[in-house]
Amino acid sequence: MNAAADKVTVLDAMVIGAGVAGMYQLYNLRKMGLKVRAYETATGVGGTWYWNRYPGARFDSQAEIYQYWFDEEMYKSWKPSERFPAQPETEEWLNYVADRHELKKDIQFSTRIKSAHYDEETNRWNVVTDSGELINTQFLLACCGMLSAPIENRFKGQETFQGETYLTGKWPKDAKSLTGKRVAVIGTGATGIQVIQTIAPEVSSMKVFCRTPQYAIPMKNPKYSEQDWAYWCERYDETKDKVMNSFAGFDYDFTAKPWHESTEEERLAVLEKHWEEGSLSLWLASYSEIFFDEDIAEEVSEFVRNKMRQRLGNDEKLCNLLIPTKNDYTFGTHRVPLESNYLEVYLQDNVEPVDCRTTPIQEFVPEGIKTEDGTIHEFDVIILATGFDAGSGALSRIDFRGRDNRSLKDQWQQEITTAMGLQVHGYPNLFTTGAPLAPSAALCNMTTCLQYQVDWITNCIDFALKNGKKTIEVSKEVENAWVKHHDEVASKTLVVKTDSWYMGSNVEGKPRRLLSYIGGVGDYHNRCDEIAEKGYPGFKID
Ligand code: NA7
Repeated sequence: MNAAADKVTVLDAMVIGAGVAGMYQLYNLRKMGLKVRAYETATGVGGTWYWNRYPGARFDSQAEIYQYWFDEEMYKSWKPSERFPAQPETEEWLNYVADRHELKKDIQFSTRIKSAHYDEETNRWNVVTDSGELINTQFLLACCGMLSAPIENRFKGQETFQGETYLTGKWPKDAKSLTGKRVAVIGTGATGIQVIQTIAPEVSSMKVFCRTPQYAIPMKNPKYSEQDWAYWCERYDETKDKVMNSFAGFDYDFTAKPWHESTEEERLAVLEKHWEEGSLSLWLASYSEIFFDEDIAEEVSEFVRNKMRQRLGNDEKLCNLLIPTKNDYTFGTHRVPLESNYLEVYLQDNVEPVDCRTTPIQEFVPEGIKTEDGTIHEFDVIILATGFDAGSGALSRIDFRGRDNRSLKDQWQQEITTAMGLQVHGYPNLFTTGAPLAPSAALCNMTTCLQYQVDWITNCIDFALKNGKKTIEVSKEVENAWVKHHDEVASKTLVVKTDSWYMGSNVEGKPRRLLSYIGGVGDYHNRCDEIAEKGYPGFKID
C-alpha cells in the first residue's frame, strides 16, 4: 500500500467525470445535501469540450438548445456568439457554469479512476485512482461520456512515424501550427470533416484518406446578436419543453405530412425547406420514414446526392469517392455530419483524396503512410480522426466489479446490456449517464438526454434515501425487458443494417447492438417517468 492509499476518502456519492453530465450530477447531489465529490482525468471541466480541441470542433445542435435548463438566469446571461459555437466557446461556457455554481472546489482534476469494486458486506463501493488514492462511497455515478474513449492504435507501426501524430479526441493544448505543413487526415466521420474543412486553407498540402463516404449537409452558422439571443430568452420555457419531448431532443420534430400522402412537389418543398435550414433538421425533422422505408430513404438520399454532385462540379472521380450509394447505406442511417465547404475542399489544388477502399492503409512508416499498393505517402503531420469505442468504451476502461465480483467489462465483451442506460443489474448503487441503450449522440441532442438522465438518477437516489433505504439495484427482469424493447424498436429501423459506431462495428470484436435508444427522446422520458411515478417497480431498494 503506498502513502496515498493510507487515507480513505469517505463519501456519500462519487461522480466520475466533469463533463456536461458529471457537472450537473455533482450540482444535484450536492444540493440534496450529500457529501459528494467528482473526479476528472483532465485538468479542467468540459469532458468532450475539454479533449476535442481539434481545429474546427463545434457542436451540431444549435446554441439555444445545447444548454442546461436548471438555471434560467444562467441561460439568459451567457450569450452565444453564433448558432453553432466552436469548441473554445463551449469549453468557456462550461467553465462559466462551473464557476457560477462553485463546482470546481468539489472536483479533483488530473485523476483517472482505475477500479471500483462493490463490497457486499458494507454495501459500499471501494474506488481506486491512478495515484493509488482510495475512495469509499455509497453511490457511484459514472458520467464517463458516450464518445470519450478514442481508438488510439488503429494502425501498424504508428509509433515509427517521425513527424507529429495528433489524435482528434486528445488534441494537445500546445499542438504545433499546421501552416505550411504536409498533412494527412485519416477519417471522414463528423470529426474528420470538421478538421479537413478547417485546415485546408492553411496547410501546404493535405491527403485525405477516405473510406466510407458521407451524406454531407451544409451548416448555416450565422452570428448571434443581442437581439437574436433576446429572442431565444423570451422562448426559454417553450424551448425547454420542446427539447424534452421531441424525437431527438432538439427543438424541431417530424411534423411533415406522411410521405405517401404527399405529392412529389410537396415532398420536394419539405426537403428543400430543411436543406435551407442548415441544421440537422433534414435528418431529424423531415420524414421519419427514412428510418424505416428503404424506398423513401433512397429517394431522400438521392435528393442529398444531387446537391452533393452539384457542389463537386459533377466531377466523376470525386463523386464516386465522396458520395454514398444505395449499396453503402441510405441517408440518416449513419451519423449525418453538418459541414461548411467540406466538399469544395477537394476542388482545391493542395488537397488530394486517397481512396482507402481500393488502396487501404497498410502501415505507418517513418516518412508517413504506406498504402497496400506499395506507395509511401510522405507527411509532416498525421491526424487521426478515426473514432471512438462509443458507449461502452469509457466504462470498460474502469475495472467495475459488482456483486459476486462480476466484471462489467467482461460482461460487455459478451453482450452490451443496460436498463434504460441508467443501471446494470448486479451493480447496486452504480448509475450511468451516456451509457449504451439510452438515447444519445445525434439521435439525441446530448445536453437534453444527459440532463434528463441525471435528473432521473437524482430523483431515484432521493426516493431511496427519503425512505430510509441504502441500496438501489435494477432487477434482471427490468433490464431484460428494456433490452428486448430496445431491440424491437431498433430492428424496425434501417440503422441496424448499417455499419458504424452506432452499432459498435467500428471496434473489432465488439458485440453488435444499436448503442443509442431509437424510440425517441419523448418516448424514453415517458417510460422512465412512469417507472419513477410508480415507485420504481423492478428496482430492489433496500
Ligand atoms: P467516426 O464517425 O467513427 O469516423 C471515423 C472515421 O475513421 C471513419 O471515416 C472511418 O471509416 C475512418 N477509419 C477508421 N479506421 C480506418 C482505417 N483503417 N482506414 C481508413 N479509414 C478509417 O468517428 P468521428 O470521431 O468522426 O465521429 C464520432 C462521433 O463523435 C460523431 O458521430 C459525433 O457524434 C461526435 P469507416 O467509416 O470505418 O469506413
